[in-house]
Amino acid sequence: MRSTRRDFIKTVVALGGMASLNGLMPLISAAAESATSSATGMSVKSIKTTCCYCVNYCGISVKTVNGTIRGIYPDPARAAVFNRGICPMGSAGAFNAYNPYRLKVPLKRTNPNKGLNEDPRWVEISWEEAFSTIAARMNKIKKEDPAKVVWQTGHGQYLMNMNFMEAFFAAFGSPNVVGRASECIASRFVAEGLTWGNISCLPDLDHTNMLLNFGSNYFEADQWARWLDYNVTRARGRGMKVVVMDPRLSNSAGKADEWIPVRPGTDVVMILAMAKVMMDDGTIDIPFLNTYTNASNLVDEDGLIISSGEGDPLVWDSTSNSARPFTSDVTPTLTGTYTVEGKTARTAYQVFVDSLKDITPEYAEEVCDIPAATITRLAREFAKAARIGSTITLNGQKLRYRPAAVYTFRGVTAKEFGVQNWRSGLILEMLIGGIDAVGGVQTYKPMSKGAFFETSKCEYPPKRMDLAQSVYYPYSFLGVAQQMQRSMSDPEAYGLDYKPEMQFFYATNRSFSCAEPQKQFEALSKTFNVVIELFMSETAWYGDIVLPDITYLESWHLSQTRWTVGATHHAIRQPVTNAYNLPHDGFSIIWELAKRTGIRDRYIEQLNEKWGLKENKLETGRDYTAREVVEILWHSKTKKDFSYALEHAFLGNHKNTKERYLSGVESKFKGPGKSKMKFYADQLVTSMAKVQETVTKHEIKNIDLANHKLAMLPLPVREHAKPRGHQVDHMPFYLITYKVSYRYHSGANISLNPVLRSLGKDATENCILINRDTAIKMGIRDGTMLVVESRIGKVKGKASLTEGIRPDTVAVSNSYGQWSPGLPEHTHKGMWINQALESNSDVISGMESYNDTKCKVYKV
Ligand SMILES: Nc1nc2c(c(=O)[nH]1)N[C@H]1C(S)=C(S)[C@@H](COP(=O)(O)OP(=O)(O)OC[C@H]3O[C@@H](n4cnc5c(=O)[nH]c(N)nc54)[C@H](O)[C@@H]3O)O[C@H]1N2
Ligand SMILES: Nc1nc2c(c(=O)[nH]1)N[C@H]1C(S)=C(S)[C@@H](COP(=O)(O)OP(=O)(O)OC[C@H]3O[C@@H](n4cnc5c(=O)[nH]c(N)nc54)[C@H](O)[C@@H]3O)O[C@H]1N2
Ligand code: SF4
Ligand SMILES: [Mo]
Repeated sequence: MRSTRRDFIKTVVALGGMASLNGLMPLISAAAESATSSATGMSVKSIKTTCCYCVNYCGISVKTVNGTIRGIYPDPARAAVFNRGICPMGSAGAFNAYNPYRLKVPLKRTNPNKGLNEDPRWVEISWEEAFSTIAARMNKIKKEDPAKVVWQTGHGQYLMNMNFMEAFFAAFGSPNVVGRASECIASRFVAEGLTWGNISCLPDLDHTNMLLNFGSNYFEADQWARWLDYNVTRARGRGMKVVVMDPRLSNSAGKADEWIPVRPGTDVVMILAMAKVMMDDGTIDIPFLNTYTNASNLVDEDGLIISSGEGDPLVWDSTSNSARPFTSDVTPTLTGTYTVEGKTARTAYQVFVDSLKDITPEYAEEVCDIPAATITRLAREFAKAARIGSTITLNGQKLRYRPAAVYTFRGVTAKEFGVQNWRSGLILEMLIGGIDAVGGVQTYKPMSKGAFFETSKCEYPPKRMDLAQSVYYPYSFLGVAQQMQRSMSDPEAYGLDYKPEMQFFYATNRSFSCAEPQKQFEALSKTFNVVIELFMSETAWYGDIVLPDITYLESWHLSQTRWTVGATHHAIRQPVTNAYNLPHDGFSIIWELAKRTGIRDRYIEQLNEKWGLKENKLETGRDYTAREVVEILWHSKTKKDFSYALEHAFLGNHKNTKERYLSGVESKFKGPGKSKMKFYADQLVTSMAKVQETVTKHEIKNIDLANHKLAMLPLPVREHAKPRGHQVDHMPFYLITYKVSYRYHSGANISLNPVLRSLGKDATENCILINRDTAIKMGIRDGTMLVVESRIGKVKGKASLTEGIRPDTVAVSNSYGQWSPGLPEHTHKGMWINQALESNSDVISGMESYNDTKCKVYKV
């Protein structure tokens, strides 16, 4: 393995014209110098663009001297509506662009065997040979069944909008384009989708007075970090209280008013107990629940919402004392058990109340290891902070005022019952009437994705390799990344009637980053793999052809921005350098393949459709560069001249009060005759019935119906705090993972890391965070070599003792311990903790369960 690595490096070094590997800094400047040598004269520029090192899309201003990057700074113009400041990774972006380890020419594998210990025996090939080889294969497969070509992306979906990849494959005829959401955030977004018909929400931090954060780590990670960190800090400055639930003292918990070290996986019980306290106290927003949500809908004994003959849900009308659809003359009742057409019916709210009979704060104390008195106090503080029933007048508009918000990112969602966990948080917010209220939780365009409210398609046989929206993962609208390799290993077992032959990986090192990665790598040997990468990642190591990409500092794109509360914006990314004068990026690779597979014009039509381009659209019969497409997209989104984009790279507008507070749930759900926000997720009940029917009809053996049923309940229950990964008695520790502020996912850390040596432990290598008292009892000191052993794997690493973690939990940050022989030695440091993580995906959303494993810990 070692000699393989050296040989490989020799190749890379020769390709890049690099001579020495002694220390990184001189090399980087050497690369930078060579990039400037062709330039003429001294030219200092500041170019505005958008960072895409991680997923936050911060505005940056890049200083170049003679075309070489000398500094990356935050773009002050975006501060008012987007990011204020940038993070260490963003400011060090040039380290990756000029990195000598970058791939520089297409490589072809000449060893047909793939494996960890197999030398791929790379040979350099021309771009022409690379494209013609790939296209020949695609053309052959296209004649048989285009679905056999699979495109996987991770960070690529942020570098280049999914629309491009989906349009290309729609034109080609394969449904298999898979992003990374189920490795990332699928269950949070699906919980939101099931509740108000579209993904995403944020706290309304200009007005929030109390924030309950269930493990969003915005001072180190999160996808809205540079918006949240500033706005949380600012709100705290005016007195907002922040309470962070996290088994580990994250930086976000460290900067909060209170840290609640909840037992991993049990937040749902804590939230249910808080809900019970609030309901018992009567501190809930009854008018909100009745007029915006389906809490007052009548539910029959099978858990189905009872409807009128016309299909309108029935409520109990307190005026006529009868079950009626919610029309203007009807006053819905929130609680109670009634008889409807001879059968017993309860309101959805009553079903919830009854289900919480025993979920007292004392019970929650046992489960979550948080004192009952704390849970009660937090529930009361939250209800008090919410000022239920109050209004506020902003710019002449009288608005609901509920300055108390819940939030999470992966803390409760990277879990087997991630959807249910976060649904419990959303229910807590509904109880105070805080959704879209001033200071509460702001939704993003509710009801834009109606399919979330419908019974799932529950496809069988599945159409897609990742089984998305099939009977296996009924609401996995965002794809099931980690499922790909498993179903690839045995497509028949899942009813798939085709076997994929070719996989593209564009900016993802998924096999390395998933839980139970062993399974991922096994299947990679079965297909012809084209990997589009910056570096020789582990996935690239399994490639048949590896194509070098350019970085976000070198390419064009109509950048996505993250929606933020109170503003709308558009941004572009523009190249500031091309360190190695490389010719292609994801965009041009797809374009070339579209031409060579004869689908270019169909691709163009699909692009017009996906981007909703009407007047100023792409014309068929010609080629486009990325820049030309960005210009067209910019026009269609902003109606502003492209010169504005080139100068500012960003256009942001504050929303007026009406747009901000009255266009969301207020217009979609309020009052009689409208759809209702789903306090009670009845679509899960009807979908479960369909699952059951499909399983019986097709005699599907690999679905555990009891587990499906538990996952797909219409309301969260205490059993959702007992994931399969925790049902192991002989493993005393919970194992959780987390991100650190100076590292992005695997592969992407290869330059920044050695520079960070001064940060000490956990910068160049990760450690096993263990509670100091626990460690001392076990004879463990700082630096003691330990083994973390779970049901699926063992990993060795150094102990790091801290008071900032629960006594029964160990935490290890991810994206360390890379083993690709094509990556520099320093990336091999630390632990590849994923090897020990169990993968028990969330049934509803397909989300991977990263933080639900139990383990033992012992000295080497
Ligand atoms: N234990 C544990 N595991 C986790 C997590 C966790 O918290 N704990 N987090 C999970 C999460 S949230 C996610 S999103 C996944 C991410 O998992 P990954 O799929 O590994 O991450 P990506 O960022 O999608 O892809 C990383 C690859 O993209 C390459 N890359 C970066 N920039 C470019 C570019 O410009 N062009 C090209 N072609 N390639 C590029 C990098 O070199 C790297 O090899 O990991 C998950 N894994
Ligand atoms: N620096 C940096 N920033 C990033 C990324 C990165 O890799 N590096 N990745 C980006 C991406 S793709 C994503 S998805 C986001 C993720 O952003 P976040 O979700 O904010 O970050 P994570 O570190 O994945 O995990 C969240 C927290 O959950 C805690 N946790 C674990 N188990 C539990 C539990 O049972 N209950 C509770 N309450 N908390 C728990 C962990 O200790 C951790 O602090 O970050 C984005 N930003
Ligand atoms: S938070 Fe992400 S997008 Fe923002 S500067 Fe850091 S790496 Fe770049
Ligand atoms: Mo993620």
